[in-house]
Amino acid sequence: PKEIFLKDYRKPDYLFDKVDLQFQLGEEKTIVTTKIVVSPGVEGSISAPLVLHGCDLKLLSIKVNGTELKGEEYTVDSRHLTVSTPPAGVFNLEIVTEIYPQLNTSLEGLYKSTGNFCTQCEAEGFRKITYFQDRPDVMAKYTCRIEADKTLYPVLLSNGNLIEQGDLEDGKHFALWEDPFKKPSYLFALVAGQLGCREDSFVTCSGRNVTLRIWTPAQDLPKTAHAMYSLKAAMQWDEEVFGLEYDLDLFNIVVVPDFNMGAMENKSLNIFQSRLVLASPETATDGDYAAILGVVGHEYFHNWTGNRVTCRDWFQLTLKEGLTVFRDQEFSSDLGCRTVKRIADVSKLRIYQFPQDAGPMAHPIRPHSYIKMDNFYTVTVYEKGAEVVRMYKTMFGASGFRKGMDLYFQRHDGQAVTCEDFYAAMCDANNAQLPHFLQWYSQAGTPTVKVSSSYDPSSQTFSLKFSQEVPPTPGQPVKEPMFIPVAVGLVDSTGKDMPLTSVYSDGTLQTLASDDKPVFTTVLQFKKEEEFIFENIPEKPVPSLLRGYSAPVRLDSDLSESDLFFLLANDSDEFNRWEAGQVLARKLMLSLVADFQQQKTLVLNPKFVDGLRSILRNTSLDKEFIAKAITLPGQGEIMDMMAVADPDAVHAVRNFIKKELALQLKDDLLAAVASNRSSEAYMFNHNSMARRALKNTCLAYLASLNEPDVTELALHEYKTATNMTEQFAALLALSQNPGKVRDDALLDFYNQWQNDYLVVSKWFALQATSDIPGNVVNVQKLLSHPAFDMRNPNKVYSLIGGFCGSPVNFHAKDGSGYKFLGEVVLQLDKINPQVASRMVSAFSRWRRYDENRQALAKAQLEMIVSANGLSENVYEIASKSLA
Ligand code: B3K
Ligand code: ZN
Repeated sequence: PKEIFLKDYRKPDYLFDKVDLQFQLGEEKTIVTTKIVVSPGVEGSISAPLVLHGCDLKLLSIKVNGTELKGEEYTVDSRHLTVSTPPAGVFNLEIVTEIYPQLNTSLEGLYKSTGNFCTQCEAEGFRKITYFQDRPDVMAKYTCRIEADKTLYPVLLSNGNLIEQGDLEDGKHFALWEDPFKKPSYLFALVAGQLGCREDSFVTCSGRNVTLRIWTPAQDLPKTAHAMYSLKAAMQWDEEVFGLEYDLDLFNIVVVPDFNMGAMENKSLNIFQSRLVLASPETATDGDYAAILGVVGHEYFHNWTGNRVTCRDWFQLTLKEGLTVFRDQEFSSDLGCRTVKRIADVSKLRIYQFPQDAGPMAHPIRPHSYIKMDNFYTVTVYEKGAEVVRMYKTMFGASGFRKGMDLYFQRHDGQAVTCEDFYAAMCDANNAQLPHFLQWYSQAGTPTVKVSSSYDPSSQTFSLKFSQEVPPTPGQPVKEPMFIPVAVGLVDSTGKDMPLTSVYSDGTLQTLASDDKPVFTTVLQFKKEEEFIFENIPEKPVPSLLRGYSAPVRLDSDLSESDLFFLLANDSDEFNRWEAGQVLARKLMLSLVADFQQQKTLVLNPKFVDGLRSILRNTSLDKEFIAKAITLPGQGEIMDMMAVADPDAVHAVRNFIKKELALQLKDDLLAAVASNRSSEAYMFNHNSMARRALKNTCLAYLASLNEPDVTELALHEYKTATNMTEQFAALLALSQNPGKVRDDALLDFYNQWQNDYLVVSKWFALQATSDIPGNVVNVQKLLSHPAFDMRNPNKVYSLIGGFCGSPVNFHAKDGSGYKFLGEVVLQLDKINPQVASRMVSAFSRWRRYDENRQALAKAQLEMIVSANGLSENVYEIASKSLA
């Protein structure tokens, strides 16, 4: 397989000014006719061959300026079609290909999902439809004519505006779509099938009326209300916060059950997997509702950050994804609760991105090379990328950030650009220079920031000394220091923020506050090693560091346990209040893990119990915040901090703490469950969701005790639940303990929901992620359950992905979990390489475990890389994991 490098980027030899596509959709074959107006590229030499990408295509004909090319005038191999000597100047190219969407299980290019045609072209799927310069810096205006049987495919959709439609012979009909905006091929989309739609409208800030349609099989239309609400909220928000208005008269969302990713931002024709659109209170949880809001927002926001301004090449992916994730995070924060959203986003980063950044697949948010681009749609490019965008806002403030965004659009609308272009717009708009900041784009690895503090009562100064270390990652043994913004507040002994007047560093004194405008949080920016001295500090403060998680780093501070308990109880920065609890919990868990490994009796620190009790009793706190604050860090997070990850010890310790807390806080937990029941109809708003979150968290603690009274309580909650959030949480609580109650509840749930495939996916996921001993056998059995289907990514992610997320069973000592995954990956790879490669990633951290586990996992990886006919997708992940 060929590795592609960022440093080898060259502009395209030819430009495509206009693309007219025609699809004749059929049951056995689909004929695609592509007419392209080609002109010489800016740097292309006149006589350069025209090299087009293509994959799994049957070429029927190729014409240049109306004349069919002869055999010697072009060559075709399995990846390219090359026209050896194209005419000078502008010319017309016409290519006819034959494709077989009904056989396409890769879900890339044109394929069928439950009888309907749909497309997925990002990153390099357009080349499975026709021969093309399939790269994002080739932008063209498109038309798309679709012809199909009218009964089987009454709805025909593509990008832009519908300009003509009508009937044809033989029961067929056609639709002609025209997209007035230039776009790269990855944003092309086509949908044809039997679909109903929910229609609504939105009037933009300039008064244009936009028709909004959400398409789905008719029976699911009632479940599209929340997605429509989310879309309108997103359109409104983007106008208010960024001054960005929608640019066409029509916006379509189509729901398909079979989809590799969450959703796709095709111009004016977003395509979503069902889970991220369909919701009703009875069938979707608060988490699902929140995900729909976020992803509908995300895809809509791409219209500007991704579509109007796109990426020059795929290495720049974070330019659109990091920025758009940042935008959807902000959107969800503004509509819900900012602190809770921030906690969720930082947790996601820690649980998924930190391990990636410390493993064999570690890459900068802008990778230097790839074999398969699809493997780089990662938590690093997306979530760490969003943190990098967030740092601009932290440094420049909300209005400075907005100025940077405005300049970015002013300069680059209609262009395919790079991360440097975004950086330059941000810096230029703020008259700033931050050369070291670009390291965030090129260096992988999570920096560790060390902080030590000291107070000098005689001079009334408080000093913070910072240093940093960026760990080596594959291909980057030595790192340059990074530019890190650290938001800091100083908390006095009564728990109040001290006013910060001035800070001295590097020989200069910086005034922070004027008399009428006190400052309580300031952003210190440092590279390498630096000392900051705050003046006029009347007593020894407790520093609140990295407020709001101002940079994606690991913080290693000299705060004492009592400082952390103090911050947990007092910090005005609610994120850091939660964080103080997490730091305490991580320390506690690590020390108990050591005790467990030395076979000592486990004892829970009573101060920790007290700290959580007072959070639980504090009625002035947000309920969802309380739920998050009493939730222990995940097993993965703790394993990540150990020299040799020990899943059994971490699991045992986490369960011990959970049960011990449940026992000691039982009355408070029972009271919280009782007082947070509600008979109100389901509402998607922060207060109702927070109430349910707290109730469900407390119920899970209680049920871990496995005592008759709490089991009865959980059963009662399960039976009386009127929404999926509470029903599923009760089921989850009950299923912690193996036995008849668990089995009966799982069966009852399946019987109730067997006809709702999204709920059945949850049922798969719940069992797959279970910690109950020997679960691999159960998961193996579920593979042949009639409701399971290896071709449906959502089900694969639920059952197989879910299983790999369960530390004890996936990492079972006997290797049964590894063996299971190894076999499944090979099977899946034949069906869908993108999905298989996401699954094989579960092996990538095999070196973190003991020697016995290492050997077992390595054997599976070796078996996989040596398999015949392995996809490049799986090969890249598996071979890099072994390297
Ligand atoms: N841009 C798409 C992802 C496409 C994945 C290609 N393998 C979804 C998104 O980030 O909005
Ligand atoms: Zn995106």
